[in-house]
Amino acid sequence: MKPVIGITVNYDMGNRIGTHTGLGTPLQDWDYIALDYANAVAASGGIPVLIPNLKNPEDMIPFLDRIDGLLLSGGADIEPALYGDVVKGFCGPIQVRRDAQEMVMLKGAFAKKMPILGICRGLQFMNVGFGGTMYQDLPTEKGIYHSINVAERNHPIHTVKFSGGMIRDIMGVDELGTNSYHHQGLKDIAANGTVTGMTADGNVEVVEFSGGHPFTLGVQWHPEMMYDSPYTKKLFDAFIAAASAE
Ligand SMILES: [Mn+2]
Repeated sequence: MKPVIGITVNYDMGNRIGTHTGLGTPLQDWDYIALDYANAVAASGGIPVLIPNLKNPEDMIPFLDRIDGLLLSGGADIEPALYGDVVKGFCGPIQVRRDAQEMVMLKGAFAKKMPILGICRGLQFMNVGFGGTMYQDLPTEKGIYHSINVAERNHPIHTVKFSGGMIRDIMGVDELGTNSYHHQGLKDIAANGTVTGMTADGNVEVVEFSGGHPFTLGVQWHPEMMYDSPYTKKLFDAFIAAASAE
C-alpha cells in the first residue's frame, strides 16, 4: 500500500490569500502551500495529504494515526520565543498558529518514530523543536546572503558539501548544487542533531536528528522546487521508502 505523507501548510490570518484571489472575504483564515511538495511526494509513490492548521492544537493529534510520514514544508519565520530569543527588527512575519500546530505534529511524529523530512523552514522547525536556535537574518547577523531569488526555482545557485551521514548515502555524491530561498539560518544545533551538509560560507544546510525514526532529516534548500533533478527524486524516494516500511 502507498504510504500517506502528511504535509504541513502555511496559515494566513491576514486575508491576503482570500482577498487577493477574489475567492474569499475579509476576516477569513486561509491555509496555503505550493503544489511542488505534493507533486514530489506523488512522483516517488506516496499519497500526499495537506494537514490543515486547525484551531486547537490537540485536534492535530488524530492525524498522527493516519499518516506514515511527515513532511514539514517551507514558509514563514518561526516565533523567536520558541528558541528563547526576542523578535529583532530583521525577523520576518511569523505565523503563531502554524508554529503551535506544527509543534504538535513534529513532537508526535518523533515520539511515534515516524519518518520526518523537513524542508527549509521545516529543517529550521526541527532544529528549534529539538532545542536549537536560529539566526533571525543571515545577512545582518552572519554577513552571508542565502535568499537568492534571481533565477528559476529549479536552478542550482550554491553548493552544499555533504560530510557523510544518510544524506551522502542517499545522494551518492560529496556535494550538490541547490537553490537557496531563506533569509534565516540555523545557529546552535539541537543536542540530537548532526550537521551533514554545509555551504562554503558556513551555512548549515542538512541536519540529521537522532532519537526518532532513522529518517529524521532536514534540508535548508527546496528539493521539491528542483522538480527535474535526479537528486530530488533520490531524496523523496528514500523518504517514501522509509515511510513504506512502517
Ligand atoms: Mn542556502
